[in-house]
Amino acid sequence: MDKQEKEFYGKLEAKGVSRRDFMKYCSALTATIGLSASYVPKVAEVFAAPKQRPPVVWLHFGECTGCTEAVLRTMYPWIDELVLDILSIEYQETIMAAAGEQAEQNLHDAVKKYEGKFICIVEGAVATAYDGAYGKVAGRTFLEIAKENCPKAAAVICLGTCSSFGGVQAAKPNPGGYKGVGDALGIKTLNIPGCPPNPVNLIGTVVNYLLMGKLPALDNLHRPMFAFAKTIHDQCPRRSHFEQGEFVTTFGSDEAARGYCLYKLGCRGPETYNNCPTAKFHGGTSWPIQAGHPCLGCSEPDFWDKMTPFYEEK
Ligand code: FSX
Ligand code: SF4
Ligand code: F3S
Repeated sequence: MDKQEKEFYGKLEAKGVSRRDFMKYCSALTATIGLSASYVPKVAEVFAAPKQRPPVVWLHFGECTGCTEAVLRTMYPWIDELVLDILSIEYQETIMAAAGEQAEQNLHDAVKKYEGKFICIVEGAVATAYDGAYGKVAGRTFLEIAKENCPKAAAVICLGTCSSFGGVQAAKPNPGGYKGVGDALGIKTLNIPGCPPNPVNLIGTVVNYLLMGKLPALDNLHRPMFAFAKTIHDQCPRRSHFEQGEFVTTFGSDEAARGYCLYKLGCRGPETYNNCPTAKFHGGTSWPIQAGHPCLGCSEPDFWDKMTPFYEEK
């Protein structure tokens, strides 16, 4: 173990995180991104001895900031710091100290300095109608800011359903003409949908990039295959109840207590692609269906229009 790694493990220990806990986390992350267990030490090294810290410009458009919150309040109290350690966050409106003109200057400087090299993480959808009257930062429309900065990045990662596909802002009647970033700008983005998205899918994407030197394989909606190749329904632990016709029809009922299938309460698991059943949330504690709540289809395009009315069987 070199000096850098020793320091890293020392820092973790000071937070009460043993090396074993950390390796457990790395094993789960390795499995999530679809790599074999032989990669676990390499994944650990990405955190413990980072060789490069890619510059990141993190933009916010129309959204609720739940995506940032999901990443920062993630799983283990220490993992947010790990993420901040492997990335060099140059601009992030929620966590940066700068404000006003200084913040604008930071954005401009970072994009100029790292043009063609930075990763642009985007949360939120872009208003394209009414000349941007539906969303501005520092007097400039979301569309202007997106157009100016996103195409200069080495890669644009859309974090959340809003930046990926428009999300709640794009729900009918959508007077602001909100669109996902790829659609609004006509560029190819990497999409990590979910409202909120699972932070492990962002961390997995970044670790894949640092380890392999490239972004993970994507599906036709530009989502990482490692997370979005299967439906919730195909991975659901309640699936045998579905097959046997054992359904919950009322919350709080005996059937609910028995963990029966939530299809009749409007579960959209059969039409939703995501890895919630295996990745889970909050350090693998739980996920909607485990907690007794039907999947709302939060990571699918147009879910506010297509998956509603919620809680009703289709
Ligand atoms: Fe959207 Fe994210 Fe849902 Fe909220 O930033 S995906 S509304 S959790 O916050 O964009
Ligand atoms: Fe499928 Fe939802 Fe039933 Fe799970 S709870 S088996 S995802 S319908
Ligand atoms: Fe969303 Fe369904 Fe997962 S509502 S969080 S995709 S279980």
